[in-house]
Amino acid sequence: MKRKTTGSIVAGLLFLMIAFPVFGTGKVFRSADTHAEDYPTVQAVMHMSDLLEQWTDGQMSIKIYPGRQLGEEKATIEQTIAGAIDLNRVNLAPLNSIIPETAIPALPYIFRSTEHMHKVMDGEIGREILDAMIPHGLVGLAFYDSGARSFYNSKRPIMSPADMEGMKIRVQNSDLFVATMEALGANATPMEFGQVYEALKTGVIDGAENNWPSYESTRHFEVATHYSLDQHSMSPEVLVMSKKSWDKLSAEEQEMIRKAAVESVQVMRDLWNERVEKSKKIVMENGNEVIEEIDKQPFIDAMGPVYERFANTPELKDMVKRIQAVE
Ligand code: GTR
Repeated sequence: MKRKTTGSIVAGLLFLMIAFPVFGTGKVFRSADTHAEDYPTVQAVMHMSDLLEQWTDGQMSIKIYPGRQLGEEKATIEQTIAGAIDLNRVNLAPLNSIIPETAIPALPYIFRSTEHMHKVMDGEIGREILDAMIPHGLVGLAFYDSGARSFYNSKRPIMSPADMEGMKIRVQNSDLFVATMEALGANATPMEFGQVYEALKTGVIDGAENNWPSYESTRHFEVATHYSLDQHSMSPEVLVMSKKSWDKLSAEEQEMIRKAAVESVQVMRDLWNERVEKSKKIVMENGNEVIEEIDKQPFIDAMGPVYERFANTPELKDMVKRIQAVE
């Protein structure tokens, strides 16, 4: 009899905690990331959660679901817009078809260097791109580094676009990336990130493209051993919040989230630089063929039609010009 009473009290309390989370841990935001827990993007959002917890005495925090636990990037973006996921760290590429402004910083060779990219994304243009997300159901909070994306494949070293002729190259779910591959003479295969390893291994695709940490963390480097540093895109990562979740918060809470996101950026940049070095080391130790000296001009020259197609309004064309004009 006694046991039964204790049991029902516990059950009752549990019910209250689930039904009224305010009794338990305060506001806990669900956050998605395609990467594993030790990846810099995940670590940055963890840092953001620590800050929120400190500032609110535990009343606000973030529960991160790394490693695609909430689904592949495209699906999690849809769920974030729908309000089923509160926060989401994604690359700009899978947002290109929803928010045209996001295609501009993902355009091939738009940035001259990491410094140029930081200056643009930390400034007025970056702000405009984050704000452009709002009518599409997302509140852009911060950009994170993603280095430069380059080609890797299992067939042969790519030295020029001619070497890519007919190669099946996996791309993110982005028409911009499909068009980029086509302009280089390759066959673009859009595919979810989580399927690429198997597709490379079984020969469904010949190659893919990504930065050093993603090439290494996914173990793609074990099956696609020729890595050519053509650095065709510096498409940044972005942390977004569902507009639906955002609208439920007070102005003060929104301000704290923005501030924590901004503070996580520098932490992420330091972790990123460390991770790039670590990834390079792992790949080199594996004996991969890394082509560092590559003539980028023929790649750049092929990009005219891509710019024409994606910078296709006076505003977007102007954004391209403004980015190029940033010193
Ligand atoms: C990574 C990026 C991921 C994902 C992935 C991909 O560099 O961090 O968010 O977009 O590329 O190629 O799918």
